[in-house]
Amino acid sequence: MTAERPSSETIRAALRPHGLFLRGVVNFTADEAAPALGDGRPAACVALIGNVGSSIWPHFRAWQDGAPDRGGADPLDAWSKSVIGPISVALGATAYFPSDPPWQPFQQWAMRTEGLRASPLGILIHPVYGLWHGYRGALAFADAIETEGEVAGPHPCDGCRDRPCLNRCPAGAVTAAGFDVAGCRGYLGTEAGREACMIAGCLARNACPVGAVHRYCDDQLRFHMAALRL
Ligand code: B12
Ligand code: SF4
Ligand code: SF4
Repeated sequence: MTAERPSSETIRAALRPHGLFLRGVVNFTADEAAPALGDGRPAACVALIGNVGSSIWPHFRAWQDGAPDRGGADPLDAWSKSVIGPISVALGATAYFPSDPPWQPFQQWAMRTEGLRASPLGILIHPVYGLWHGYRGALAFADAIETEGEVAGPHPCDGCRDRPCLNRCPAGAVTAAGFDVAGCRGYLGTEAGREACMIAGCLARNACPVGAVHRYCDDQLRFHMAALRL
């Protein structure tokens, strides 16, 4: 365990070999809700960890090493824990994961530290990576960490005149009114859904031109679609 508070560069260096990125740091004020540290005290900050494009995918598949059952029912979550857990111990932090209840407000943290905003799909859109990024964990520390400001800038959806994401979903599950989870999942169970979204990925998400070069590789797209359909 490091006795000294880690710098953002120390965190970045620990994440880099795994295709993970430090997405930003949220420093909490004394009067706001913060996740607990291992000893029960409120954290001073969380360092948000995520993937951009398919950055983690070769590492995840190499970890499975031809054993598709490795990691059980939620293998990507298991991989995230296998990587971020030891890093949290080495850096003297408490790890949190997006899929562990009670759900921590990962998207609120991302909006705060990266200046991101929600797309019509519900997920946050990044000016560079578009809809092709996600969060794999967070490290809660006892002391604040100084970081340079992360991205921000104009919200990509504001300048998107045609909004193609809103008219591509064959189930009508993505509209200006929000994302219809049941409608989406119902369609994914049909033959048409199996032949369309389950293979090519969410058609609404695919329609977004922002960061299209960072679109997930086919294997990753199908993995996430299979998880969404469950
Ligand atoms: C529950 C959940 C779902 C549910 C949504 C139920 C619902 N209608 O809210 C289901 C299973 C349907 C789902 C689907 C998907 N999800 Co989801 N989901 C979550 C989870 C575990 C909890 C969300 C939550 O309630 N948080 C608790 C509150 C307190 O946190 P919050 O930050 O304040 O909450 C924000 C969200 O609730 C958000 N929100 C509100 N309505 C909706 C609707 C949807 C579909 C989403 C994604 C978010 C969202 O608005 C809040 C902002 O203040 C988060 C992880 C997490 N811990 O946040 C991932 C998370 C939000 N999901 C994520 C993703 C990527 C998806 C999928 C695209 C996955 C896929 N298979 O491809 C799909 C979306 C499909 C689509 N067409 O858009 C990412 C989003 C990353 C990003 N770029 O923003 C997250 C952060 C997980 C991660 N590891 O990165 N998801
Ligand atoms: S298609 Fe346009 S409105 Fe839809 S998510 Fe992309 S930028 Fe936003
Ligand atoms: S996965 Fe398919 S059915 Fe679900 S929202 Fe995307 S386009 Fe619509």
